Amino acid sequence: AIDKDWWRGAVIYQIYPRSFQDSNGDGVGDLLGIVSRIPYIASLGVDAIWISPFFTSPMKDFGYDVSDYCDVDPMFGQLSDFDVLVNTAHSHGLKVMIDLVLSHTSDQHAWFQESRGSRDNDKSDWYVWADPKPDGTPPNNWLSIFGGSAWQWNARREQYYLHNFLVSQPDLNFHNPDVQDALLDATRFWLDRGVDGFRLDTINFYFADKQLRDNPALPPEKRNASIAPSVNPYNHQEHLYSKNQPENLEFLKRFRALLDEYPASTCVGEVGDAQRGLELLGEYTEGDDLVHMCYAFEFLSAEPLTAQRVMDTMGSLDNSAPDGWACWAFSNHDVIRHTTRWNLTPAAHRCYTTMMSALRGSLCIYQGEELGLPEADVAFEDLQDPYGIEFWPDFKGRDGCRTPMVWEPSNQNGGFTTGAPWLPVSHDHLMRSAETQEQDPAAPLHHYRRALAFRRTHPALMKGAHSGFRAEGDVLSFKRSHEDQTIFCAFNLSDTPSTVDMPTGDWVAIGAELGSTGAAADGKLHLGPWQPCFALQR
Ligand code: TEU
Repeated sequence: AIDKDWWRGAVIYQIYPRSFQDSNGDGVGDLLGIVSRIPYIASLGVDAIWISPFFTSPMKDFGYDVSDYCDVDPMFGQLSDFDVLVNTAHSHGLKVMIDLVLSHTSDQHAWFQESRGSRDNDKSDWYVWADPKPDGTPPNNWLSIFGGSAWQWNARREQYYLHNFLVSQPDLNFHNPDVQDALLDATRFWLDRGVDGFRLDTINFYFADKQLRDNPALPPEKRNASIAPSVNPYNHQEHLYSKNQPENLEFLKRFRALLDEYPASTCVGEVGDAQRGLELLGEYTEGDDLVHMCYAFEFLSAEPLTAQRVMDTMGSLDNSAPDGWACWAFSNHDVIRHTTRWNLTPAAHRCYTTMMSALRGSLCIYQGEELGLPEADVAFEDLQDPYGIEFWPDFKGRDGCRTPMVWEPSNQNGGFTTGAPWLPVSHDHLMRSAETQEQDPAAPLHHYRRALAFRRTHPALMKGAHSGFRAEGDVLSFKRSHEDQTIFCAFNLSDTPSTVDMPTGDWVAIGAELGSTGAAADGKLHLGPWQPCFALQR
């Protein structure tokens, strides 16, 4: 029988293909490189892989600027390599998810090339075009995430086009049903090639307000004080009209109807919104006619992940999306690696991994996270990310989390490439290579394997309900239960020992392989620094 619900509680391994494994010595990772590392990925005990974009692209945003949705960029290989990848992954029990960037294309996409040519061609309204104000300035005050106005002048049409991201990433006009149809066709192309699901880029940016109304300034009480407007004024505007439009849901319903023709397929939508993240997660995942899961940004911020914060996050999620489904991540290709972001010692890193494996929701882990890699230091001269180049040095961009994977310690490029890598391999990473860690039972790699195996073998942790959250000092605790299995989970998220009460009931300690301890004879739970407790109700 087909398991339609495999994604509930699944662990998804995110691959950034440029930096995973190069197979042809050009210094850039590729699909056949991924194929050669499938056994390694399977050995982690994950359920699926999510591959960041590998489609034809001028690579201005490293693949998040697509110029052909239905082909592989020559840098990454060809369609037949993708078929090999899907078959190899499937034969190792891994599902394959790909990254669809539907909100915008590259300015090199044939659709945009045609659209920009005149005001009356077949694709003239496939993008968001608008006349200038009488004084020649852009139609409204919308800002681009990557800096400056969200509008770019086109001399031929004497109009502006909208780009929420780079100037070379024009936004598609979703108000036009032909645009939606073309994107659904591209989606079907990959479903027919055997993919099991999608990570959907920026699903809350699909539609822009038809009247193109100005966005208001963000009221001071909603501002994140740590972001000065000089760093990126985008953060001080409230994006009422340029994103989160109600019509997004209408397109997602069409998308979901297509997925439902392929019964075991799934999708995780990326909804980036600093103020309303969890509320939107509810909007986009409640019911079974929208996205299956939303990617949550809550644990990707710099704020330390305290017991209180985890408890509050789960509480707000239960309020805003009681039937929704989140996908949690600590790291990805857009943020500082969490080892560095939260300044974690090895023991703390281990405990967060253990805690993550006990969370209700699905999980995304980002390549290299299982090795505990810190953020790489990338010098200004080596920067590749246009976002980092724009805002340096206030914001150093995303290259520090995108440097190549380290497979072996001996070779200067860590076994990633025989050529010159597109971003330097971090020297600090070499001693943490996958091969080095295989030999060391105390290494993060083995801890990830143990934590994920523990999750996988306990249905309550995979898909159970959660309840009874407590944050006592630095100790976070909660229960997970599924059918007749109930597990009490506690984590001491600090360097100092702590004692809390066990909940009433008859509990048997489990999870010794994760350093878990049980209750003492006095019914108290004594937790050492960064120590977890898992206990099964008898
Ligand atoms: O990111 C969307 C998004 O919200 C980012 O702008 C994020 O806020 C920023 O990268 C934080 O540092 C997605 C992709 O993950 C990103 O790599 C792309 O650049 C972006 O969409 C545009 O496609």
